[in-house]
Amino acid sequence: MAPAPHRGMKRHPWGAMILWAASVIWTDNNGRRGVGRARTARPAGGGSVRGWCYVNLEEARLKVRALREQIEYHNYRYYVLDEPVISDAEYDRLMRELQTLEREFPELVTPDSPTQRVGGEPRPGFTTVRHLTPMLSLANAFDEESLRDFDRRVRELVGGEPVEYVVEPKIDGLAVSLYYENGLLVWGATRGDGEVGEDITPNLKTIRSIPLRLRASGVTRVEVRGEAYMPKAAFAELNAAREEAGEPPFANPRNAAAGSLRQLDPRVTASRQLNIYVYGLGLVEGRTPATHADALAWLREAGFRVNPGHRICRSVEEVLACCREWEGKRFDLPYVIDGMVIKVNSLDQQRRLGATLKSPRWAVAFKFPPEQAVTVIEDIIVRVGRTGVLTPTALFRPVRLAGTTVSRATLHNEDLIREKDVR
Ligand code: 3BD
Repeated sequence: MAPAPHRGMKRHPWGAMILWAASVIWTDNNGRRGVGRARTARPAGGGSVRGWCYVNLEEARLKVRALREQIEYHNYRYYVLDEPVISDAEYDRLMRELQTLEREFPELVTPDSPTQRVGGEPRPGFTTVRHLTPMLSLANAFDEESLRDFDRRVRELVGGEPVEYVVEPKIDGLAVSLYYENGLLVWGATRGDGEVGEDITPNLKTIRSIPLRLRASGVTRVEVRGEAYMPKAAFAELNAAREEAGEPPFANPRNAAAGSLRQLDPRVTASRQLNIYVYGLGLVEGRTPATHADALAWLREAGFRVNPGHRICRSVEEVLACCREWEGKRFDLPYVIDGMVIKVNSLDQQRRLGATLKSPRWAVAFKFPPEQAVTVIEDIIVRVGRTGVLTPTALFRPVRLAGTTVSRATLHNEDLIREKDVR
């Protein structure tokens, strides 16, 4: 193999360079050398070069920039729009070329490079971050009547003005906050107690639909709020693999998502097929939207995944119809929802409505009843715990529930058996 012809130049596979028009010095498989622009340089006598070329730092910088733009564009097509335009093999080739260049030129590695998503070294523990604006809780409504009460209260407090609501599915996952400065992801954290959360940045970076760099500008600092979750299919696959390996399965997709994101080793998180829907903004500096629907539109333009199912409703009847419609199709969705969130659309009305100690007065969660299934108990076994506590467990005919097949459940203790009239 020929030595690098100039100091600071690194060997690079020729095949990857032919699409790129920088000037290069190349060597073919027979050791012949040539100089030219990458696009036009060809060995004398024709044929293709399948050897190596040499690139310097400046050329590598250009190529790295182009590769990152391409890879993030294809991430966006695949993970946000769900409309890929290249094959997995082509995507892998781009990724490998970027990895090669970054290995040769470590000074070009940046935190927003797509190579930084794959999951680095395990960390010794989690540190905490303080949210710039608190992550409030949501008041619950378990029936139509409390939803009507909510609507009456809202209309009264805004002095009888017309009120628009945005109704969106409530994803059952883990609430997270993503903080961007000048368009770059600085950290991502769990909700925690709403004021202080755990810094899980390397784990969240493994979710390809989270932009490392915003596609839209106009904001200097912004906190983006969303729900990270595990799709039902990924959950079923993960649990099957865990059972196969003799590991305890996760109880539901929410626990699986939370367990995957609270890993000290981001490589474990990377192996779990997590996703995210973002639903709002915390702190915004710069262009502030006038309505919640505008905020969702901005989030989408900025490159985030926003649930396309949100609707604007102008009356509580419309809100209820929308909730019932979603309740009817909740089990056909590829992700778990446990209700709908109803939010006043106008941010000016939101500001006037304000919040109580815990939750905003302009939003409410309309909760669906938990999913139920009917089956037959085949046996009850009693386990003796470490401390001598007896725990009865029911073994029943396998039944589909919340995206998995369930064949056992704890009966906790005799009181529960009597209360539920288990026979
Ligand atoms: C969702 C608060 C407000 C900004 C407060 C109105 C309570 C979990 O899809 N909007 C959503 C979803 C959650 C939300 C808000 N919109 N808060 C929302 C939410 N579409 N899941 N949540 N959260 C997020 C929470 N999490 C853990 C413990 C206590 N509360």
